[in-house]
Amino acid sequence: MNNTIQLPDLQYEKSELEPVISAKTLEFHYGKHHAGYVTKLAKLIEGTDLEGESLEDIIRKTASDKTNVATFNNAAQIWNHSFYWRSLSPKGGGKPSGAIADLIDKSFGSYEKFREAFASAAARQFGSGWAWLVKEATGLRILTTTNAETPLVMPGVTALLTIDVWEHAYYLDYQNLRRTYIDGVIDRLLNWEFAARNLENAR
Ligand code: MN3
Repeated sequence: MNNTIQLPDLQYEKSELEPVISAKTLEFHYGKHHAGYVTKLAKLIEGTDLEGESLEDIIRKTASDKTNVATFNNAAQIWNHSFYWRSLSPKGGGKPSGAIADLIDKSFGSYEKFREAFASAAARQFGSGWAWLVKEATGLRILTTTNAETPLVMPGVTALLTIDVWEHAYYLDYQNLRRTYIDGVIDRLLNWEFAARNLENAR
């Protein structure tokens, strides 16, 4: 029995991200997909030397291990989803303020330019994946990852915010209109307080 790998509590009710993300999407995305990764990972590591390790250590140890892709995928998806739920807030969205706003201006030219770059990167990501705002030594950068790939294992990179662009994140609410989902998340849900804490911890 592994006690370190758990489905984290949400910081809001499932209906509180409406109308951008419906309670029904949360029921499936959090309650079935995210929970499913937790159940699968527990089975995969049971009786192995990864049992009892922290989630972060399991991800780092399996990231370049081609014989353990399933463990990496499930572990990284747990981490990515936990990060995604915290990247959203019913009181979020719009233009940030403070140190992170200054860094956005410095790195992208303006909030408006950042907003368009983030939205179009998320929309262009081919197939399943994630769009990330990250901190690097030189400033902020937008990157996308495929499937379960995660900036957690990228040297010198600290994740600040993410948007899940797997179809299961938006299909119930928007069908093929990924960009509408992305625009809603950026303008109404992005949790800049979470991003600011991540930025503070990256220094
Ligand atoms: Mn997802």
